[in-house]
Amino acid sequence: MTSPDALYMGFDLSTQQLKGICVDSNLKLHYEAKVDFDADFGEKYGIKKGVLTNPDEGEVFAPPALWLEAVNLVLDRLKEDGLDFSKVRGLSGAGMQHGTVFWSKKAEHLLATLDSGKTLVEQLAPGSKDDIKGAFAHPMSPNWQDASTQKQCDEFDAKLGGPETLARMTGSKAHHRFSGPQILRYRTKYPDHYEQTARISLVSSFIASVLLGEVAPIDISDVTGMNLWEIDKGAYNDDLLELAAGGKDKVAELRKKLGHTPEDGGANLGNISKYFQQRYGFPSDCKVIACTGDNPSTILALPLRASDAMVSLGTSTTFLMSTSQYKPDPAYHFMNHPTTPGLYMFMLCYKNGGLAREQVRDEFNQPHPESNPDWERFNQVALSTTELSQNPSATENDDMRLGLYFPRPEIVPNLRAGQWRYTYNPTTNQLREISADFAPDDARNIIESQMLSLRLRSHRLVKPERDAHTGAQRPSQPRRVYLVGGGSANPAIARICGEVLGGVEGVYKLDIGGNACALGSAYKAVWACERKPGQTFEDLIGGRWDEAGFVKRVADGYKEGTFERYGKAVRGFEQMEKLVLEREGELRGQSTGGVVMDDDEGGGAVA
Ligand code: XUL
Repeated sequence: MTSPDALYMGFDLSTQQLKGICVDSNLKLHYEAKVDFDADFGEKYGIKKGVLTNPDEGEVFAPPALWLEAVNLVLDRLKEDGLDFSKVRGLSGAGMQHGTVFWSKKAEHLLATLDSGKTLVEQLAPGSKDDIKGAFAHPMSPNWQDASTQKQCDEFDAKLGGPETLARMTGSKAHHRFSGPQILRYRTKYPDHYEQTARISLVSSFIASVLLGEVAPIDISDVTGMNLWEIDKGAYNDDLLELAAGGKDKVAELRKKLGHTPEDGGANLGNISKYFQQRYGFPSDCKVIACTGDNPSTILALPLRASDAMVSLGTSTTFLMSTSQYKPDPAYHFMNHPTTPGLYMFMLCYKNGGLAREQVRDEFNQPHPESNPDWERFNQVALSTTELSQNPSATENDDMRLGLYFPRPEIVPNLRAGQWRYTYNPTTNQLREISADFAPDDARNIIESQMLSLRLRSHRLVKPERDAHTGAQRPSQPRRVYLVGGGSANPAIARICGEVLGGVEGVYKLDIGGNACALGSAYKAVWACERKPGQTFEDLIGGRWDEAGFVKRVADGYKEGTFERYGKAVRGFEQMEKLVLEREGELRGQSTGGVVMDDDEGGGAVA
């Protein structure tokens, strides 16, 4: 049963923005507002693209004080837009994954006794940015773009016998940005601050804590982005805790800092704190629902079915699926599903996405790309170039043009920044390196390259699909591909995405406004507050989902012949990656950090 007057809020605390949105019981969007960190607070905090960097050590971090300012400001903006907070029955939020926040011993007291006449920042983070007397034991939170922890990652990978075992147990091999390696580095680099740290939050549980007025538990899905949580057991792994904490006798202390994680992703953490009731007029029984990571939250923006895939095309690219099959591998991530026990979230996360495409686009707009940042020429060339740049008059076994486009160091695979181009002959299996200088074919080839990488790494998750119209059995591929993020507005990307990845039902785009991640959080609040006992998220949201109003089909998916041709290209792509990795062997895994993402193309940044 829907509640006619009730409103639900969702927040998305990402690298560059805090968004707040409001939906009703029927999932319709009513209000949205955002705070842009650089535009609103750039000068005060000295940040660029939401973060500060220390390139010498590969560090990327941000001050939580800035996020506190943003919480006040986004609520002020929603109020100005006319949102009546007294109608908000529940809220949830999402935070960029993996970032850690270190609370001081005074945090609980400060959070619980906030004066609604003052701002959050003046009470929780008074003084200069180096002041650690407030609610924070450390003034900065390491960001997911941080690359300072190669040494710690090597220790994490080795701890259980190798990256395969770590991936099997925790869902991922060691990654620079994951909280386990980050906590290990923090403890050794700032022993005093570690000692003064009473609790550790992720960015998601940080936002929940602020709203709740006490340090909130880490969420069941986001906890799997730490390299510390054993997925099978549903508990922290003692050996990994021991490594992060610095000895067996320190494990209990770290456990205390991390706190308990409830199994229910829809857990009601309690009512919103008095501070928000008094300052903004939230009702005293407005529920704070567990907040999760931005990627898990994004898959909640629609009732994603088992064979559907989501591609988030922002600054970075993420590929997300909801699946009941747990098939971990060091090449990708498995995480607990944010709402539904027995399901997992499969994720690929690339640092190079929108920025790499923009670089190619700019080549078409020389000599003044900055004054002409439009996609017209890029799209036109991408759509008129033959698939894989094969010679149209030759057979499908003609050479294919493949490339790796990494203006930034990449995670998938772990490779330095660089450009590589090869031709691949699908008959002879031969690869030949060619010049990596710009060629107009790059417009098509870069999209193909990004999609081939997704297809290569997700093929174990998809199965043969039947075409609902013709009844024909189709090769393994997603049922639908949903595009979200800035790049989803680009028709050339949508079309080539469908050609490479397939999708028996086609390629779709969310057409509901707002932003997928914040919507997912708001929907989680709707589900958590209105579910019947045992009712799943998929069931409740699926029942209220307005297919015609909320999504739009933007491109065909599976095309016979084309899909199979790209199947051959996947083999060449895999070999090309291996070859490049072998050649770059000695550079592999080195910290090339200090990496900061650029603006998202056309809004809707994922992070
Ligand atoms: C995922 C990841 C990023 C951040 C920010 O592993 O690091 O996608 O969640 O979006």
